[in-house]
Amino acid sequence: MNPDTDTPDTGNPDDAAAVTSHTPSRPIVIAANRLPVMRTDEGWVPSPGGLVRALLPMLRTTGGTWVGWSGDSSAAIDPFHVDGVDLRPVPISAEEVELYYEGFSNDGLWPLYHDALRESTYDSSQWDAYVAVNERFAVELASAAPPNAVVWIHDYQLQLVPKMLRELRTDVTIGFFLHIPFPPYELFSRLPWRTEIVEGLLGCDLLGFQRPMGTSNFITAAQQLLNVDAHHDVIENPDHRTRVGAFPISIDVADVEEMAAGRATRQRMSQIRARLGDPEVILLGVDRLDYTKGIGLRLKAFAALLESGQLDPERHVMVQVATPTREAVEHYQDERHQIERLVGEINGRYSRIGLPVIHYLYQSLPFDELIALYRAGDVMLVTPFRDGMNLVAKEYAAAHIDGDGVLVLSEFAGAADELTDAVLVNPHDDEALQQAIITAGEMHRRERRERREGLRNQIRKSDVQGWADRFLGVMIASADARDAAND
Ligand code: GDG
Repeated sequence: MNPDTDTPDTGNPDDAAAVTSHTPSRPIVIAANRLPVMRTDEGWVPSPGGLVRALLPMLRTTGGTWVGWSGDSSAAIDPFHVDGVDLRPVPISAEEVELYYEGFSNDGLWPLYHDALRESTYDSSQWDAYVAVNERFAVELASAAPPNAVVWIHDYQLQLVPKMLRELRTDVTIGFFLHIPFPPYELFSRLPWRTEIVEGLLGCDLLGFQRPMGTSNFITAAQQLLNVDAHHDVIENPDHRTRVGAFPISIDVADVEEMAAGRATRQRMSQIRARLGDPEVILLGVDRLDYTKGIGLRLKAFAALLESGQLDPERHVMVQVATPTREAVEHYQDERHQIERLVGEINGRYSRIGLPVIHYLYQSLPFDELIALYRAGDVMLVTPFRDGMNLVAKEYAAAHIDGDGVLVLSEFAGAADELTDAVLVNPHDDEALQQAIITAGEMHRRERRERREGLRNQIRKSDVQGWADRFLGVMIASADARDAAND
């Protein structure tokens, strides 16, 4: 997601105004780690990306507010407006970025919430900074929210804010959406501050996860730690109820389709194929360079298939875009070294002069270039060990408007619940992963087309605007019901 400090750009900011959205009947306040804008030579402009495009027009029509960090620790920034939206910067010092963001959030929570793929750091000075920053967000929200507003808080950096805000303001309705998985209790219970986190989240009226599994994991944690009563999707707290549920996020489908259909994209796609030496099959990976994404696994599977002769370097070429992310965190530095060593080894062994077998880009590319790559990719490899949703899989499904592309998708990505026409695979099983690549590459043309059409139909059923409308719709209904009960 884009409000996170390190997520790459995902679209065209000029399109932000083009979305017409459902107009909520109450003032809306959003809180996310990052404000939805970035500073350019022309001043502040909306950040690219589906989430911002879905939420900003809605805020504009309701005179809404967004509370978040500006991304700049060096100077205090006063509240400002962009396109009629009230933006309230929360100051975060350079030391807090290290402790609260890189430390507790990305070196503590991130690995734990992704199946403990790496060892988490649990450090009380990082926790103290997390509490302090969460408190600052709650205070800012309490002062920014108009009476009876709906406040929607995003993601793992801000899990304490719901309870803190409820203590400051009883009139507002509070929602929270977790963009990453909520782990099974056996893992979650390792966290020294597990009870505080669950209490924090229970400050919500509505608590949303990507998958039903996140919902049930959270309910189990709340029962184990706080002995709460839970009936289906409702948890009883002493003074309020928390509704819990799955709200799978999506992308701006129309925008991706339109970009994919453009002449410039078609031309760029042909150019990319030619530059790669017109191979028979282009295998494609697009990820932040994160150890959760399974980039190394897929490189190893590719190498094993070249080694066994099931893939041929003259006919099969791989493109891996690995976007720089969280470069200050050690696990990310290690992951980068491992991946770059693998790419070097595989290229050393199988490339020919002028024709590397893996084209590796450690860069953030413009979104239109990604769309051209999606169109050019014959086998799209999305193989995370664990992923909240994975928007790359959804973007590929929407962008591959013709051609014979096949999506190979990890069962451990939230997107696997919906994109059932992908070749689903357990990426922990290296033989199954190799087989999935062969199955996708050799699939009969008719089946490829049927699956591609199936994916497009699935992705068209829900876009990011529908996701936001649905979440806010439930919150507004619960606010209306509460008002009616108080009348
Ligand atoms: C978190 C959860 C959940 C990637 N490289 C470039 C680029 N990207 C864009 C993609 C896509 C986005 O970044 C990545 O989204 P993901 O969903 O794959 O992953 P996370 O960043 O881990 O996001 C995830 C998401 O939140 C939303 O709830 O799905 O599970 O981990 O949009 O296109 N964009 C550009 N250049 C790149 O090089 N422009």
